[in-house]
Amino acid sequence: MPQSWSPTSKLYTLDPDSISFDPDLTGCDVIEHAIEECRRHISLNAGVAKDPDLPEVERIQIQVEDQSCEGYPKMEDSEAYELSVEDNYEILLSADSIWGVVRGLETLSQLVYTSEQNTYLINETTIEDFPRFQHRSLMIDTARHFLSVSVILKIIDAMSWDKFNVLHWHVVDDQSFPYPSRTFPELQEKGAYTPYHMYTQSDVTLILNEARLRGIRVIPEFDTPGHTWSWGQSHPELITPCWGKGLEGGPNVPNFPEHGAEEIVNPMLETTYSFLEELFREIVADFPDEYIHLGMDEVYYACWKSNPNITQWMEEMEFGDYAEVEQYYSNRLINITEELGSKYIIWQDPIDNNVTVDMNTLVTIWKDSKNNQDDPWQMHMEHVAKKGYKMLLSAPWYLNVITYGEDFREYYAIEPTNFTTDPELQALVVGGEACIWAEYLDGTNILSLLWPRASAIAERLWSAKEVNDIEEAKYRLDQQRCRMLRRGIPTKPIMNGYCGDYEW
Ligand code: CP6
Repeated sequence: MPQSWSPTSKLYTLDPDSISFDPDLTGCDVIEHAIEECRRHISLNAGVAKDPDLPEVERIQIQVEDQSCEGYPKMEDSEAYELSVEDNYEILLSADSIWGVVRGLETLSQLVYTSEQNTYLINETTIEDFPRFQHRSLMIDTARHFLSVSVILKIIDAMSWDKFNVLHWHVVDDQSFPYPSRTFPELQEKGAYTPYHMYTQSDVTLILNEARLRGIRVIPEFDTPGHTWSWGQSHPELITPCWGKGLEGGPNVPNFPEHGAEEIVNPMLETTYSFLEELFREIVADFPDEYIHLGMDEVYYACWKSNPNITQWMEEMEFGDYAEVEQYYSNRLINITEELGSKYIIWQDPIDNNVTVDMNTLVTIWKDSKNNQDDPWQMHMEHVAKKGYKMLLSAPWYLNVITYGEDFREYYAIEPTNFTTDPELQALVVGGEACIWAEYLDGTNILSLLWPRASAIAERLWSAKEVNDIEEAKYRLDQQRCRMLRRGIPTKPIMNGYCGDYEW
């Protein structure tokens, strides 16, 4: 739902094949791609012709303030645009940046529909639009199950129709390491499930470029110090040996993570930090985004606790508890990341453990009462906000969780600033993230688990706070669901009925 939208009942017609797009910059691949997609998506309405009885729009005039096109989208970049369909000669689309043009052309493609005679229609309209939140992301997990490049590209495509602007790629985890490091190719060779479950360098380049063409940033996550079992398959020296019943590597450590494996980085060895510096040097160079995601979630102290060498090192370092070990590790990794010139995102856990991190850190809230009844996400937001950190909300937006019925209502009803009445604390919310953890899903079902529920979250993150009538949203959501089917994505129904023009 745009920030301001005033349609009238006056109708125009157009022909997507012959209408001309007049960009005031040529040779910009982002604009050229967006124009071709706009034309193609309008044609998918399956109209046959322009309406002979209506005035015809012949031209779309595009004006961009900042003409630079080489760039890669950044968090602060403007995505604002204005669209006016008020004249039978041309539609005007103006924007501050090329990313605003991309958003505006997407809106335009959604405004065209067809008459009963199957002719193309568009209402007289003016739209002024901009996102409420700067950071609107979707997290995918390619470690619990591998996702093929073609599925990832479908996800990126559908994200752009919902105006999401960040793909958070949780690429590796305990279960597998499909990422192709050039510095340490053995991480993938020994850490991937099989040679069929590996990405190549050209896969990564393709994903980055397809995302950029749609104004979508890609932020990779290399989660440490926990969740690194797969790293240890090629680099056992990185991982803390867990002592159970006095035996190194034994399985009987209390509160051991459910997969029962050694999975926490060894914080006491200098070789750990030189390895991380080399790996992150490569990642920072290969991913153009300003941010990388450092993970830092779910550090199980039990393994560190079980290991007498860690205990001895803690005495030498005069660390009184395991939070100080976590603090030491965080400081070292953050120093490495800063020296490499990158900004970073982390999960909330270090903040919960009273670890202090740099004030520029972006903290993602993932815990809520699904884990602990007395623990709503609002409490976590308030806790982190009071320490002054900028935040992303993800806890109530887990799309891997399924229930029978109209669950989009809950996703839609979340108001990310609804944890305080203090506007200064509310201003720390820079956006939100829909997450789809992949323990129980893969390419066979991920698209219908994502959509159309992700669209409800996307509207919450884009549209004005006051846009919260769920019955009106349900109508838009159903339309978006049918639109996505038409565009080739197998989205799940949200109510009884049919799409009409296209069934899967
Ligand atoms: N994997 C990783 C996960 C989770 C996290 N990190 C997770 C666990 C429980 C819930 C949600 C997410 N599956 N690496 C925590 C951020 Cl409820």
